[in-house]
Amino acid sequence: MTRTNTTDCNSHTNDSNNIKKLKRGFAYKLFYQQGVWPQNASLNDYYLAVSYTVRDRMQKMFLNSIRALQEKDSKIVGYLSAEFLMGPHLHNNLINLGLYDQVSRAVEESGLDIKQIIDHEEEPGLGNGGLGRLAACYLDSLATLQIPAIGYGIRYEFGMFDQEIENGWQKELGDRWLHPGNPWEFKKAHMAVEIGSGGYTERYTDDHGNLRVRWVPARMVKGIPYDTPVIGYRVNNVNLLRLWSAEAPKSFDFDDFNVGDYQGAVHEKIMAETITKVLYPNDEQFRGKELRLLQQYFFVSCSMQDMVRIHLFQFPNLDNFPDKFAVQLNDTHPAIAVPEFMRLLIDVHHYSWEQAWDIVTHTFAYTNHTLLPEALEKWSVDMLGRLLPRHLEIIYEINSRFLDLIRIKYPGDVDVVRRMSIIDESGERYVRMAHLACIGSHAINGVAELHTRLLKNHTLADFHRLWPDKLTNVTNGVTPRRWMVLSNPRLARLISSAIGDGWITDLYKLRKLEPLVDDPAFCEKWQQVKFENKQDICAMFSCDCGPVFNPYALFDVQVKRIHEYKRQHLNLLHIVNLYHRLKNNPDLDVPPRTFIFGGKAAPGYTMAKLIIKLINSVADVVNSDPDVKNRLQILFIPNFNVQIGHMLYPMADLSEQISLAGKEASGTGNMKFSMNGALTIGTLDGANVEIREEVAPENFFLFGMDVNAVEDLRRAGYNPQTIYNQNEGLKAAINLIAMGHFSHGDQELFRPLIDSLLYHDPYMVLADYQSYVECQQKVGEVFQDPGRWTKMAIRNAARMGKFSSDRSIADYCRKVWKVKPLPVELKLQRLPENGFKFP
Ligand code: Z16
Repeated sequence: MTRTNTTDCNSHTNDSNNIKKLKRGFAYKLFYQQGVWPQNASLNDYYLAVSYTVRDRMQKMFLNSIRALQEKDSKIVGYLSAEFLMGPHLHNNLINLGLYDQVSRAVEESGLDIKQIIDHEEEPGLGNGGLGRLAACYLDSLATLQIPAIGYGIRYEFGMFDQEIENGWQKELGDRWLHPGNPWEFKKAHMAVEIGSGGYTERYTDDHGNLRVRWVPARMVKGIPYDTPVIGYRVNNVNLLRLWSAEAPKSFDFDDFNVGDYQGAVHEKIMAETITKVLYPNDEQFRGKELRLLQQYFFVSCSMQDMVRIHLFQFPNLDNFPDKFAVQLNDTHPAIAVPEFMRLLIDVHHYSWEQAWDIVTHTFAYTNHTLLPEALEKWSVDMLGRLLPRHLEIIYEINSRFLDLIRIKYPGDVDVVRRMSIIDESGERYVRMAHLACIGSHAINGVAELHTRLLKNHTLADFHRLWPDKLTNVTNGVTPRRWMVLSNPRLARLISSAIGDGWITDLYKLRKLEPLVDDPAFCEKWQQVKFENKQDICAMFSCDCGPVFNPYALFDVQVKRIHEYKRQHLNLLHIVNLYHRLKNNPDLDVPPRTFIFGGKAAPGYTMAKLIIKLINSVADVVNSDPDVKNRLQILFIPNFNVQIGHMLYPMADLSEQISLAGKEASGTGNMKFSMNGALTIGTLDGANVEIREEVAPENFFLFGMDVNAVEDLRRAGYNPQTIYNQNEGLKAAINLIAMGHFSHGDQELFRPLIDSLLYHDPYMVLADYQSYVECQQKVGEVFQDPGRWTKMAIRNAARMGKFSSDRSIADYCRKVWKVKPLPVELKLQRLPENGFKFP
């Protein structure tokens, strides 16, 4: 289905007519919306004027899509996620609408630069990393595949912090993304819902003599939805991102004011609004903060009440709710939805336990995103009971019934009961949210083949044995609209000129590029694209003081959250080793390299912050050393986010995916790099395994232990010191750091990191070191043969079909949600010429 309105029409007269209209639109918005004359307008005014003009072009599709949901008997996906890392909207909307060229011309003819306008947008960074960005890619694919969907989440006033580097250290600054004004959201004050917390439960008999339970919360807040339209690529379907913001139920009010407790009233308002104030910036580390649990409950309760209301708008009761909604739990962050929906069904809508449980378990499905034990959510029973007393009762009842089943299934096995219980009773008592999510869902999935296998064999082995059909794999994917068309226009143009533009919505079509590896003209153009992308970034970072980056160098990039399991320090040890070798032997035959790092550390994660400091310290020394000038350069790009990703994935030659095998659930940056023609140096971890399978082993730089080797080594007893003592190169690199070569002689600064490597090395950096260095040597050799490198790069991109989020979403639709596309037609509804009358 393609859209048939005027924006798709390419005739010249229509084009210039549209451009005229767009220009008029800008001027109109500037005057009436922003209230300024063009000569007084700020860049922000222009950005908003352009965005509002573009937004107007989406409204007809938006309203038609919403009506389609209400009219037809269509199943809707409710994607519950505490994070949506959307990235800038304007550019993406222009591309998906097919309006980029026209708007760009109109902006230009207005005397402005579209790039400047686009770059002005403060991106909504409402996520930590992979998980939040995955949710955003999935919304793009859902809309493009014409699947009705609502993304439900939290409208954090402050998203992911802005990172600055000060004296080599990470500094966090509050992200004020809403400050300049957000033109993409619609506040829906009339659709507010009420959310309770605290208090107690009581039993009572209703008018018909039924025994019921009532939760009497101590506090109430209001949840206000803000809707952002999510448009598909060249289709009429527009989906919804509905983010909830917390407000006090009544503004600090007259009652309190009259009795004089003005402070108290204001305090209550502030407490209410605190709930959606800020995103917790921890990616793979669970911290049992009460406010975080409240955030989770808040957005989940808002969302479930919203879906119930939508359902009851069409149907007399909730019996068929699972036919109308498929609700996905993006990790356990929204898992409190299970007892919340039970509460709504039983306490509010008066279903029996059995009926309610049937509805609940046919509604939910759960995606697991990690195997790291420290990342698994477990809330203290005390805290949960204080905040959500009714939910704790329901969790106990779910657990008691579940454990009865287990006892029947495995008579006499007390250990299995202990292991599978929702309540961890090994010390202080905790609610294991992953168990709650598994028990309350009809489907569970991992995010890459290897990850799912490990879930089946280890983390969720008991559940897999109990329900062998429940656990499935859905390998992650990323949207080629944002991660190729938007961010790498040069490559997109080259590919489309060679094979047409069908690949944009069917990424398997990239296969057609393969025969072109034997076309020297095409290969040359491919190299030229990469070179120009590299020149762009060199231009950005050249200044009279700092290093000027050499675009002929091998661009070796590792961008992702800073975490020990991702092993940025393994990368660093190789760099220090290379530096050392170059110093000792200026004739060393290696290509010039530019190492690029980017990523944020959780503010409380000391070791990750020390790794950032070390990267910057090594960079300082290496970049100012004339002995390695133009041969070795290191750049830490501050504040890695979606916007910076747009620049970095397209210019990379080499993608670093070097986590310890078994630790990275999937990874998604690995896919973005490959699509843009970078080669991967990587371990057999997460989706790397499948990437290597697709591109063929000879087009992938593999190193390191696989999961079995890791397990064997751990069992045999791992001693990093032996490796240190036996490997001269490694010893030299570690000693340089330890002796203070990168810290002005300070031998204490990096000691925690060095000690951790030498005495614990939990992620086996030293064990994989030699294999990594040798593999890097091979990378350098291949890079010195540009013809060979280019063929490998083209083959990588050509075989990325599997890693489109369109494929992932198609898998979810078929295996988990059982939903079908609902193409939206534009029933042209004209605005009344002579105004309107209220009915
Ligand atoms: C996150 O981004 C991920 C896992 C997790 O438990 C929490 C957060 Cl915030 C990541 C995984 O680390 C990554 O491997 C995976 O690709 C991504 O989630 C999406 O599935």
